[in-house]
Amino acid sequence: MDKKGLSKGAVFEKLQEFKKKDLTYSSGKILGSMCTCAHPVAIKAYNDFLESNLGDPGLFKGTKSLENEVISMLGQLLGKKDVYGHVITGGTEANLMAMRAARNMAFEFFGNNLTEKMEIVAPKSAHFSFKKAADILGLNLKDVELDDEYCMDLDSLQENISKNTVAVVGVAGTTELGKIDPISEISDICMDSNIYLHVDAAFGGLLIPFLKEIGYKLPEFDFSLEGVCSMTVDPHKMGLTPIPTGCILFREEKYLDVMNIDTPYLTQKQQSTIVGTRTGASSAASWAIMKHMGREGYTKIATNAMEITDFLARNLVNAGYELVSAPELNIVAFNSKKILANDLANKLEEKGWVVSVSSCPPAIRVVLMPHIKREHIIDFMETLKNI
Ligand code: 0PR
Repeated sequence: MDKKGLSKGAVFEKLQEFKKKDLTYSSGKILGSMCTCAHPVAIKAYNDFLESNLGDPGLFKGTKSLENEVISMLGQLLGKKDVYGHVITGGTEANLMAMRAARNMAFEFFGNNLTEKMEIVAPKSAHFSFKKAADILGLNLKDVELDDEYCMDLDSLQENISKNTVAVVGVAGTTELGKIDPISEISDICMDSNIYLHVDAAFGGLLIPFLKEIGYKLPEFDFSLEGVCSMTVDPHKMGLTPIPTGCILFREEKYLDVMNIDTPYLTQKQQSTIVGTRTGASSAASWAIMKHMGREGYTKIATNAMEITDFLARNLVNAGYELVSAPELNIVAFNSKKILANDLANKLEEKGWVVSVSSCPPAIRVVLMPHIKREHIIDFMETLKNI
């Protein structure tokens, strides 16, 4: 750090130099991200609550009520109004909390009788945050095979479940391909075996309910299925809030209770979150945008995203590219018959387009977030055809 400070003007001028190197969502060039431009209403609410700290909720009772209302609105959308949970930093933290709850439930149940390492059973398509959770919590992660449609294979699930399983994970909107696992069947299997089921709907949670409302035939995936113990939903993906905003929802309060830590000198118990000091701005932003959009507003966002998805998929097929499979949500994965996915991604990047490459199977992956407009896709197709 320098001894003397810079003037305000000089500081902001320098910051702009850094910012110029960043890409922007509004340019339409970011094609492989699950984040997008935050809505102005959410941004204003976020800014208005910058000083609130939900790590000490007794000081910020208004913000705490906003957090509770956000969790309840999401629960209502996802099949159960009286759920328990928190507005946190994103899907990784939510998945970590869910796995911690599941592990602690198993500790409570088995006590000292546990001798072998406990396991999380998750599809190969699950987000890498479960690897982090397994590592942090001292659990093994067992991979479940996928079926021909890249969803969890139920026979493989049955084979992987054992007496050491503390949690099964299903995904509603996989990161790479936007696929929805057969959560209803998974829920039945978990109920039969008395195993904790977590649904990672970080991406699909604020998308699938709205698409279903307008007639898309998508499978059940939420708390309406009795076996679902917890869900991850990220407002900073399809919910249009600023980063960082994720949510963890639990069916029953006991799942939070098993994570309770004594926080003696605080005005109110901090309860079970992993982080201590945490922003209340994400709760305010989520509350504001959900109230502002309503189900109708989010349905429009979801419909537009699917229209652009269809537009890209049709253009790709007409231009001779191969789709990995029919898009279920707003993600298109495709391959060229002439050039490998990684090489194509590099060539696209040279021309300013940032796509990502999926691993299973290798393919160019485009996420049609709300910042991607029809004109961007027309330009993108033009570039593709000239490679
Ligand atoms: N669960 C699912 C299904 C996800 O897709 C993701 C992230 C997570 C959990 C973890 O969420 P957080 O990253 O909020 O902790 N999915 C994106 C991914 O890994 C995140 C992302 C977003 C990556 C924007 C890049 C990017 O530009 O691809």
